[in-house]
Amino acid sequence: MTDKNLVPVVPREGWHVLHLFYKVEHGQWSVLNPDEQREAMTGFTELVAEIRETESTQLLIFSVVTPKADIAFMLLTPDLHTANIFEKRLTLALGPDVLTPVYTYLSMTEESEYTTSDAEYTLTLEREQGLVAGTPEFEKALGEFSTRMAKYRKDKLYPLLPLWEVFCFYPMAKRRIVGQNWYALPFEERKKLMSGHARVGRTYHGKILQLITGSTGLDDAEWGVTLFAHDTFDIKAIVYEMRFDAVTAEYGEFGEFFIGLSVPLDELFRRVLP
Ligand code: 76R
Repeated sequence: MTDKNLVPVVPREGWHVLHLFYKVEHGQWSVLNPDEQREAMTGFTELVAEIRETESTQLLIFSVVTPKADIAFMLLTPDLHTANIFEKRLTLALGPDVLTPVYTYLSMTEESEYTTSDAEYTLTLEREQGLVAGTPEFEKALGEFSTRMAKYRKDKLYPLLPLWEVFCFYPMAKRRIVGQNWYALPFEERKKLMSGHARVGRTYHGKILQLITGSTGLDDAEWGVTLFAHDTFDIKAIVYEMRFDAVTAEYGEFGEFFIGLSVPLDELFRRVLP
């Protein structure tokens, strides 16, 4: 095991990501008269539009299921100052003390440490497909691989999030106890274990869209896990199935889970500000 195995280089790229969960203070909201309530909802709607018009910025809004929270925001933006300004404004957008933060999470988009490099893929082409470096077949296969990886990398660092119906968020970390310490494993072993994880994940293609954002040094856990689905059954199924995969079974630590539904703003207001 060399130092290189233990200390990866962390690329300085990506966007900041805020997951913000609020409760509506119904007592405070009911003190506002109908005109003030309308004004608050208009101001909120305008702020949402302003954020969504900001360059390279995405704001997703969910109605949270269960009284753990009422409204969830997921904000992605390159600059932390922009994130900070919008986050303060969102908190106050429906009037002072109407929204109380109940859970928040700061992370950043990141690409995986375990992706296949061109050099590794070259070996696969040579050994498993019998292609010879320098031949047109080889160059074509390697070129296709590089294009695919460039897109994959872009999707991880600069994701364009979909408007799927179900949203699930929870923080995660990898276990670090004596005899079971993820970070003490050699890189090759971690990579092998992660490929099993990804294999399970890929069977949910089209049903689950996962965004893993890194939060070491930024928040309590090591990653924020955001899952989008069309159906809660798929969320339940993938999280359960992964419990049996070696990485999760031996090294997965989970934080609190939140489930939200993607609804238009007028429907959100009807649901959470009755
Ligand atoms: O990034 C990729 O899409 C390819 C490989 C991959 C990585 C590196 C991958 C694939 N994941 C990766 C990293 Mn994942 N993932 C989770 C959960 O862990 C649990 O038991 C539950 C939480 C789910 C449901 C899930 C789904 N993944 C990670 C990491 C960071 C680990 C690290 O860097 O050490 C965590 C914490 C994590 C957790 N994973 C996939 C999925 C799915 C659906 C895929 C396939 C994506 C695809 O190929 O379309």
